[in-house]
Amino acid sequence: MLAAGTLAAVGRKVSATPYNAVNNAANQDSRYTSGLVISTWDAGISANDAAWRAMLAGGNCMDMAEKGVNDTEANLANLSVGLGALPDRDGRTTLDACVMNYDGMAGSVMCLEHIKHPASVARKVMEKTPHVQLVAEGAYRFAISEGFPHDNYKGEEAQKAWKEWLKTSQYKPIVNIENHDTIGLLAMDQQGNIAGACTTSGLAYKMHGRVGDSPIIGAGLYVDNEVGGATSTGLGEAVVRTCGSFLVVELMRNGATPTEACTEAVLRIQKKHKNIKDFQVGFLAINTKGETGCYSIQPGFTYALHKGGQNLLFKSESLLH
Ligand code: SD4
Repeated sequence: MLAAGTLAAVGRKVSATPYNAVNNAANQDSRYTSGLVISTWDAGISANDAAWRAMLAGGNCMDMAEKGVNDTEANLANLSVGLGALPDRDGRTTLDACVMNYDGMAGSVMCLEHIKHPASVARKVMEKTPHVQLVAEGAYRFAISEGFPHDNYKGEEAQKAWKEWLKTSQYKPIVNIENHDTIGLLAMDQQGNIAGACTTSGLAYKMHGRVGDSPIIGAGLYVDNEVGGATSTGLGEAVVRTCGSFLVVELMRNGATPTEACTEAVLRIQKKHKNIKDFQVGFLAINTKGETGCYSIQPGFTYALHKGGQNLLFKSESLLH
């Protein structure tokens, strides 16, 4: 693990030269163009496969990212993503999602109800509106106007769990259990371009209206095609406070490897939070060379990597043991 001081030194050295000059020079011949997908948690394996299929069908990195996370959203047995997920404390399943494309464009929906594929609505926000973010009723009305069907599905297991929770109303996320499965996915196509998507129901039993990191550009997801991309999972409040994914990308811009950048972002969260042992945050990152990295606070953060003809699940290194 690289000490924070080492990274700071790297940052200082590189920042003396204009960023674009550094990265454009490095990018010209070393961009990875064989296709790559990386995504959070075990469900990432299936999502990566869906993203890969999108690439083989002629899709670009944005199509890969969208189709990848759509796979997770469509799995109604998933308790952290999509309409089958655990609800807020009022029993409502409110969904957050965002996308970011290689050209710097982005779209996001927050607190969206009754729509099966929030990431696809986020993409429509990016492509069809002058805005980046739509929330709640406005996001829902936009989705309906774009032809997304209203869906009344409520997961039986999720509703049962919520009714059980109501008996005590204890609000304490359980590391890696209650909050596993939010999907953050980064995709690189065969042109070497990068896009990402992130989608979740957020923390179980959250206050109604609570929004975490996942739909916030720069927190749950950030892509800069000149540098790379990053995404996060875990306790969104900690990631929002530190602009986590943006931080990871900026550290890579300044010379850090993807794993060094993810490590530094976790150390930043540690510095700003006294109760770090009580929650999980995990980051994933890729750079233009197709190098990947990860780091988490707690052990147990898994991610799926589709690269070089294989789609495999890995365990991240962590700060705590
Ligand atoms: C949130 N980051 O809403 C999400 C939760 C999460 O795996 O990532 N769960 O805070």
